[in-house]
Amino acid sequence: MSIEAKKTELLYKVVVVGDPNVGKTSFLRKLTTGEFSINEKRTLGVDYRMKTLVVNNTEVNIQFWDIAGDSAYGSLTKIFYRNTSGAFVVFDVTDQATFENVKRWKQDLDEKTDSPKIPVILIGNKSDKPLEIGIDLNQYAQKNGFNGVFLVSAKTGAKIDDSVFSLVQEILKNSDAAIHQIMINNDDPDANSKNSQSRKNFVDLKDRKSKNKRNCC
Ligand SMILES: Nc1nc2c(ncn2[C@@H]2O[C@H](COP(=O)(O)OP(=O)(O)O)[C@@H](O)[C@H]2O)c(=O)[nH]1
Ligand SMILES: [Mg+2]
Repeated sequence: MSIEAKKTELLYKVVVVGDPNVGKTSFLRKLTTGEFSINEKRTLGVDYRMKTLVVNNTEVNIQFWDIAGDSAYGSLTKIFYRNTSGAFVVFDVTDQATFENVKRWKQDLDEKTDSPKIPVILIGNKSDKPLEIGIDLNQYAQKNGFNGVFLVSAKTGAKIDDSVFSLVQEILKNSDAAIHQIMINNDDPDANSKNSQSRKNFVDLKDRKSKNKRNCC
């Protein structure tokens, strides 16, 4: 095994939650493919999407978990949230009811993630339409334990990259980050199992290219 063959990469699991139809799948589609569809198909089970970013000269792989179209807060199990390093809670800026539910989604995250202090960013999607939420969102986010708030549009792409960079920066700041760091050894398929602590929060990088679906937990 040569030194060159050994490469450190960071891999994090990020969950994207929020009420149905707020644009979670559209947000991730725009982020990962640059595309937008007005007829986005309803998400069945869990959908995974990978994105690689370079943050502070470090390559960071994010595996996004997009929940099923009909998932309501409280309906996801601890298994879904296991090993999550960060989260987006999404609402629709034109739909007050979806905003009212973000507190419950945040509560669900706080109760079910293994580490209670994971960074969570609030996302108001559909900002290409008029904003119907009449409160100071920055103040709201701060008061309710979010690490920030972004008004984005999956349609135009506005602020999507900014919101993701912000979440990744918060994840990297998190003191738990080290246990999510994994060694990838291209020569030795057994290498990952040699580091059991890293293995604990390991998500197989083979998932990076596949967009597997499986039934939600
Ligand atoms: N105008 C506008 N429509 C959007 C935006 N994002 C999503 N949509 C639409 O909202 C609907 C629901 O989107 P989808 O991504 O399936 O929501 P999900 O159920 O949260 O995954 C679809 O018809 C999308 O085309 C956006 O930023 N602007
Ligand atoms: Mg969806």
